[in-house]
Amino acid sequence: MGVVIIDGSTVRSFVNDETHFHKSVEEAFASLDLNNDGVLSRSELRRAFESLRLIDTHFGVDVATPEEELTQLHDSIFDKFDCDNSGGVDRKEFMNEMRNILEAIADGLGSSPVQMALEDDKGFLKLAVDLEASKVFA
Ligand SMILES: [Ca+2]
Ligand SMILES: [Ca+2]
Repeated sequence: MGVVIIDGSTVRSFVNDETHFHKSVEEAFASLDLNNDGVLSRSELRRAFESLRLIDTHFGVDVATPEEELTQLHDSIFDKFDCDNSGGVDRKEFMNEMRNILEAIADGLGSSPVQMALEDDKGFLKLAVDLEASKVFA
């Protein structure tokens, strides 16, 4: 766990650093693709978000939220990644959406630095989604 200060240019330089960015996305994808079939299924993506406790901490969902609403929320996240509606998120889709999210975040942050706490093992995805949340609720 470490704390970093980032702003829009930090995020942009990360996305524009092709080698580093591709490597980070590949690593994140590989760790999420539990059955190693090359695509992220609905449940694999959902498990990823749940394991990171992103829903409850960042989307304002409390423990009493009905299962139906949680499923809808997870479905909308999944649909955003699954561009061709194939029912699975492949590496290319995952990389494209992560890039979209990060670029939107970079625009949203502009030059206002924010402080981020990062968990070492899941740093990349957490960074991306934390940043998105910070933009949505800014
Ligand atoms: Ca899979
Ligand atoms: Ca797809």
